[in-house]
Amino acid sequence: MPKKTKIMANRNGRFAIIEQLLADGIQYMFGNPGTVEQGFLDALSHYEPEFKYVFALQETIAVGMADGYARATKKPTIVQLHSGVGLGNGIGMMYQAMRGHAPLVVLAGEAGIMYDAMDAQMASDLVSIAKPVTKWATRVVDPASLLRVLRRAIKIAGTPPMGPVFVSLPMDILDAPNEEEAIPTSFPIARVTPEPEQIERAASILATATKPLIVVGDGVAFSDAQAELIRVAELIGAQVWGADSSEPNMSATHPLFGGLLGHMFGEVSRRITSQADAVLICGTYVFPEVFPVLSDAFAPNAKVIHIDLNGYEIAKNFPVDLGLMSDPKTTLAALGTTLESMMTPEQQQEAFQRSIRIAEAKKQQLTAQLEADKAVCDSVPLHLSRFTRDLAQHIPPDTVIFDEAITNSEELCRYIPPTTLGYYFQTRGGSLGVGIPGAIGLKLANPDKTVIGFTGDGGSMYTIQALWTAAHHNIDAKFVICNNHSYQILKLNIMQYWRERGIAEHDFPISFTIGNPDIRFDELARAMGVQSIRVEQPDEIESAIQKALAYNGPFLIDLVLTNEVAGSKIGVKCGQ
Ligand SMILES: Cc1ncc(C[n+]2csc(CCOP(=O)(O)OP(=O)(O)O)c2C)c(N)n1
Ligand SMILES: [Mg+2]
Repeated sequence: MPKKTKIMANRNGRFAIIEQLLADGIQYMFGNPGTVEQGFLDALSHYEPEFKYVFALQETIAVGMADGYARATKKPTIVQLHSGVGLGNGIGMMYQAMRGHAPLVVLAGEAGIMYDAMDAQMASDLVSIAKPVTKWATRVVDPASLLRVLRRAIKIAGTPPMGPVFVSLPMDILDAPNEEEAIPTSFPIARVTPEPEQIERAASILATATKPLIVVGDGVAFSDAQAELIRVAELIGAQVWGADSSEPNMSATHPLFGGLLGHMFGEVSRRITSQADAVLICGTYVFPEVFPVLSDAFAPNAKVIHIDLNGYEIAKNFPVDLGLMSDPKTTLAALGTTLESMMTPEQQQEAFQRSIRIAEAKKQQLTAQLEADKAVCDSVPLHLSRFTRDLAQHIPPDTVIFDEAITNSEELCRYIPPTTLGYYFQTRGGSLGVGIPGAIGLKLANPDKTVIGFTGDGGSMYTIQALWTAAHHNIDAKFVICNNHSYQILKLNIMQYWRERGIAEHDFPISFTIGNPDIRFDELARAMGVQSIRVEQPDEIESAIQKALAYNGPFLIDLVLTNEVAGSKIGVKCGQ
């Protein structure tokens, strides 16, 4: 039984909700205010500094910061939005939180149930607006169940598969006396392991495969199953690919890690997935691309196993031979042990030889990429590879990275490879603008670590006011704008579109270039109280990096990069 901590009796609901959050160990509320939330925002001052309000100037930013914080802590995180208009602004970012399974508890105020019949200014059906982008959306309608409903929301958000929830809080409910005790929310334990016979079925499929493949996503990170995954991959000699994988589910430097399948073209993924005679999918869904293949994702006789706590995703689009609704960590651990005892010496030897071949091919590919980077090392406009090569020399080993570098993501990860859970987070869910807010959220969750957020000139402009929040609360994150004066990925994608339809290359749509006028991110940052520098030449890089890292407070580097469209980058793996 959780410990009961009654903090204050005979208080109104607006105080009770904050006591509930404190009882759950929640420290932050990310939000943007309005009149109908004034009561509980007024109550917040009674609980400072134990409970802090992180102030955003636009709702997308509040959700984005909370998303970053929730990703780093894996804990239910509170967002406060203002009625229907604020919720509306937050929806795009809530969509990406839902896709990414971030446990957000989004609260929005309303004038009051007593005004329901009036259909007055700003009245709207908040629950219906929130429903498509949440696991659960509700409205508190009785003062006696305010905390009961809030706890249920927190529990649902934090129970795998995690995801955002929404609670509408009418003002008259918050102003009414509340007698409920603030007691910690109960969460079910989800460390579920299949029966031994099912593990044996999975093991025998994988042990006898001659071309096994593993596809993983963030369910592995959530379950902290990186070590167990590596053990299984090494035992069966399978290459591991990420699908909807935005965290280091497997270390990028592991010889068996193949990379990301990508979020754009199913045909690109099929080239990999159709090669296997056995596919183990773990903690993800197939397939996350915008344009997925509708059939033949796997070879005709391939056996498919799917391990996931998210039953909805198992066999969602393609049938599986064995679906295990269970926890990746405990299931992979049991699978590893069974494989160890089941595999014959010949099978072990074959798996070992496969691993050597996969590792060798990976090594050659990396060598070729590093050579190509060398050729453009001193080019102007700069390539990100030059910057990240230099940055890697200066940052502490426990630096936390937020990657919304989009077409520059691969050049970031080549020099600062995502290896360890909790130190690398890529954008996910397709909603641009999460880079700066996400890094702010990560920094609040990792106050003692260096945090660097990479974003594009395009992505950053959706949420640029987040810099003000960083300055306002002195949140010491560093930001790098990959400023290529373009929506570069849209140019790459339309080239693929032209190729597929036999359309000759021609000028890109004018809406894909954002260089006129040139956006001065360094000046924008300073206008919002964030120190900054623009970098255009190779010899300016090192001192800019030193300045940013030494500065005690948020700092932005406006990094002017090439906008040369390299057809070889089509299908770049970047979380978008
Ligand atoms: C909220 C939102 N609006 C529009 C898009 C469509 N979109 C996807 S990528 C992209 C351009 C990204 O540009 P930038 O951040 O500069 O990265 P680059 O492609 O130049 O590397 C756009 C507009 C989106 N994903 N999300
Ligand atoms: Mg750009």
